Amino acid sequence: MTSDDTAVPGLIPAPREVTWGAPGAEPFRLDAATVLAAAPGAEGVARLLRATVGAATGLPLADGTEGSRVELSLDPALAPEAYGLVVDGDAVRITGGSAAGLLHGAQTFRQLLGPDAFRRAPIAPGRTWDVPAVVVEDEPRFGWRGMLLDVCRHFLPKDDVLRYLDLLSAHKLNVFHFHLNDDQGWRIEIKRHPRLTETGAWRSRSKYGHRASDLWDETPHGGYYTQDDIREIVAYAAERHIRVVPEIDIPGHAQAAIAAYPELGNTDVVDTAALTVWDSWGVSPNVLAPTEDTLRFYEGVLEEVLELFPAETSPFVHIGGDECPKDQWKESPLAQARIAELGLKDEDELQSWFIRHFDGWLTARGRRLIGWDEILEGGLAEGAAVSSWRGYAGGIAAAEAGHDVVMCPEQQVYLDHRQDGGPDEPMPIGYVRTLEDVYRFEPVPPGLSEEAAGHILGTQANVWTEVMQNRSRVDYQVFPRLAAFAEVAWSSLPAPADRDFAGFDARMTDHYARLDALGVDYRRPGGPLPWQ
Ligand code: TNX
Repeated sequence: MTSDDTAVPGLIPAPREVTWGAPGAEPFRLDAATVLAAAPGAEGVARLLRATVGAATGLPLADGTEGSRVELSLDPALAPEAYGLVVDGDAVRITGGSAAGLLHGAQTFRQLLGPDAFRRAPIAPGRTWDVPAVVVEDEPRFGWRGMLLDVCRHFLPKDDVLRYLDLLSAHKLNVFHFHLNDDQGWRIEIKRHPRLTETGAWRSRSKYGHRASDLWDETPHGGYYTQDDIREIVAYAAERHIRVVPEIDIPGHAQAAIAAYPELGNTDVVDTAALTVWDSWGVSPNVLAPTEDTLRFYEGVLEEVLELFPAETSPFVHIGGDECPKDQWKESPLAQARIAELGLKDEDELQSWFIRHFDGWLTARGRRLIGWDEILEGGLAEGAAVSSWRGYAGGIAAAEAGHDVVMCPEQQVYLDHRQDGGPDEPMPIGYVRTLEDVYRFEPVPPGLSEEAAGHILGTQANVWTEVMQNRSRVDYQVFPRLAAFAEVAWSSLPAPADRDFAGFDARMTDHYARLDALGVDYRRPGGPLPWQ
């Protein structure tokens, strides 16, 4: 597609091959007579189409195989996430390599229907919907196309999480990295350790205003997901063929847990009984004590996590490992004795000891460990995969050593970072990363050997919520940049300098209309701010 294709819908992310019908080719007309023909295995996607397109159009899309119809079928000859879509005057035929591929095809069909197909209720009952004749053949570049959502710095209610899963699916993203504990809050109910949420989910102060000049307000803040909430989120993601990566961050980012269970901390150097949930940003110095009891405690946590996040949809479990200040371990006679007893060289190796323990523990239970690139320090656990966030270097080193890698360098794809350098930018955090910068992000760094490049599973955009107090602020930071990110992760784009940003930007005109219909408070090029 080029920027000249103004007469046809701008598809995002761009499919691999699109052939629009000849001028004058008959469009497909969706109306009250249109039926859904779902082959075996396609029932779930049929249900989602009724829930989205059915709701937006007000059309019944009843089961049927004759006349005006949308056919959904599977073709195992296609790659699992690949799909084909053929629209002509008679029918819409969507074929997926698996139900996941079929759903991607259904999302493309939704985009072809026009922006109003993204509404929740019909605004013009009785209207008809014309879909241009087209043939699409499509499949993703990467198998890991993700977004991390930090629900710790600010809690987001369950419905907001479900809505984000819908937004990921609409952008053909397939991994949801669920950051569940941090210094500022513990967000998942753990039955055997109830104080993690009774105490650890609440802090005394809430907001950091969205401008640099704003300060904390003194409203208490908190919240957590019950185990039933988690089950609902996991099921909702599975229906949308989104894998969930639960993250339990150790041994740093642990102050909320220590506030709940003071014995988890370095009690010989800190009065951990006096600690409360961290109510500032930055990284707390209060980290886990390297004891056997700490390991047992977190094994208990992870046992419940594994039960809630089944292996089929959560093959990876994230164990954090980032930004663990080592000062307390340096000062603590108990930690030093532990280093000696375990025959370790230093505190880096002590951090590694934690990670290696859980690598073995998770592997024995059929899961794979993934951690932030700090887990390279002190030696990488055998089967570990790495989220490369401090630039590309950690990911390159891990991939060259034969470890799987998810590329998420902060300079490129941290969506908490500001979108513009102007004085009016409401959340002036980090580097300036414009829509175009994200569009020119390349997950596979040049110069990697072919073998190492094969270890780049894919990429994810990370949304840390220190300055995002609610869904609206999250939307503002995430969109429209997530659309550019989705195209990077899905489409086989040329090298960054050769990417057609103007063409992408032209297609974004249609995409903004979709985001409007979806009620996303995205950053509008040229303003105004969505909440003004
Ligand atoms: C670094 S990414 C962090 C987060 C912060 C983020 C802010 C990572 C593993 N750690 O704890 O929220 O920077 O951009």
